[in-house]
Amino acid sequence: MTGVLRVGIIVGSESDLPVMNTSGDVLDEYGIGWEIGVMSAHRAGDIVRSYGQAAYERGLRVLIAGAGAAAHLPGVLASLTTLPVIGVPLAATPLAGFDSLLSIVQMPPGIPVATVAVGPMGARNAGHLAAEIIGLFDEEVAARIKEQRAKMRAKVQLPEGFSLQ
Ligand code: RP5
Repeated sequence: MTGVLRVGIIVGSESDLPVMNTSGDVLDEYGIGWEIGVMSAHRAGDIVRSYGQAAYERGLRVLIAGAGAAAHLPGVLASLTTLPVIGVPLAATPLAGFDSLLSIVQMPPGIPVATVAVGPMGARNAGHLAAEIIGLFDEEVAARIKEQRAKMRAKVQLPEGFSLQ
């Protein structure tokens, strides 16, 4: 958790932490400060309200919310702030995350939640997407994103006999 605190990650349950900590791992790669907390929208709605309402004043610029099952946490959080909210659907029930995916992605117009893939892939992409948003006003982060993209591109292995024109 290096760098200025810019990203707040919240999860609905302690059981969500192993997957959602990987959003933070990605933010670490970009040198972006982050925090993580457990605050269920149905078990502790008042705490989610306080957190969402204080987020901007505390310096946060992007929020990530991961939840499984009915997964109302990202939408509730989005209702409490004008900061961008990224929702990560998690597999926590026999429906394997399809339930939380539909819940999070289907926000009615006006209160968007940027929804990423279910589970670990989505958690990591939430970190990358948050970095891209921070990169809009932080040139160092923007430069690191370009470096990361170049590293990914360098993993390409061309077939023998094929060269780029
Ligand atoms: C959701 O219910 C949480 O986000 C979690 O993914 C799921 C199960 O929670 P626990 O029963 O593990 O606390 O609220």
